[in-house]
Amino acid sequence: MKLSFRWYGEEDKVTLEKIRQIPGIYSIVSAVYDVPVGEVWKKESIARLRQKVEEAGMRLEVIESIPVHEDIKLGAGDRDRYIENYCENIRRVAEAGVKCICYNFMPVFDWTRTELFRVLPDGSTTLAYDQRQVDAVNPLKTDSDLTLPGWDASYSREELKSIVARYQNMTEEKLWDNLAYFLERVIPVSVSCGVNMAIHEDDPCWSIFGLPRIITNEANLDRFLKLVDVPNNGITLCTGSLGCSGHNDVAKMAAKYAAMGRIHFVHMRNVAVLPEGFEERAHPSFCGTLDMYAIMKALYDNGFRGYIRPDHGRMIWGETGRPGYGLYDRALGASYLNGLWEAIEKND
Ligand SMILES: [Mn+2]
Repeated sequence: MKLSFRWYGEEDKVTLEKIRQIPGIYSIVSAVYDVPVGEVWKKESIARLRQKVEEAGMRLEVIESIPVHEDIKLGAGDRDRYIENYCENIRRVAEAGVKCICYNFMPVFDWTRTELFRVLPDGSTTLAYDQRQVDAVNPLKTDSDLTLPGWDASYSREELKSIVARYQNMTEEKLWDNLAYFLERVIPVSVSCGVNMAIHEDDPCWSIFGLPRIITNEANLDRFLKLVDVPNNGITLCTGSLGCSGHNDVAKMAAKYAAMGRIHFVHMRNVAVLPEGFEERAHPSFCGTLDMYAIMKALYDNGFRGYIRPDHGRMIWGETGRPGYGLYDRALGASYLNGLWEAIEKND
């Protein structure tokens, strides 16, 4: 396992100096945030990011993420220009030593929650999703006041409305076509640069607000991998994104895709599946619905030795900061993953 940890750059309250004190950190997971989605990342920005990470005694081998412009998902507008920019970004980060790029193909909305600070019985706070609240929101209406943290803060409410409106005729099949068009152009570049592309599953893994979502389950992941059937076209196995649906057997999927050599990055997170949705929990198996040991064992037994990071954490011990991305609970998660891995390895 190459234990890794997400860092949001120099603005992040969780500093590299703190992250390096978590035992076993192999790589930082980060991105360049100083240009709009779809544009080419400046070489100096990439170099500076790498330099910061290396000065702190770590490596920068995983990028999360290079976001995909909506024109590419829509198959409209300037998609060819944005795909060329995307290819250029792959070349540039590869030149800086990056081995793996995480991205997603969710229309408009990235990960979506209805609560950022749900209080758990132990007094910690966590991210939660209530389907009834999501169903009550129409993003085409401007007077909604629901806080949905995955919504790109760079969009104003009016812009959001117009982007959602552009998807009115989008079907799952059209989205598949647009994903294939993107992969057919991007994957050859990643192959020539020696970089692995790792698509992140949709979170939650079902359609929201009437927008199609396709990276959601085993059948669709099978279909995805066949679109461009080469090892560099792989996945980020996000246990929390897949595991918030009781229909996904995450350990089985971990075993299958690891054996195929198509998992390039893993997000380990536990969730509790609830009647009205789900909430995120501390990493250990007994805290949620997922069998974290079974998933790690499935990865190990099927040859996976790549990048794994603790995913979202709760807010504990009075910490404040970016919901899901505080230091303490993610560090506990990292230690737990270290423990699972050591035990699995020593029992081999
Ligand atoms: Mn994830």
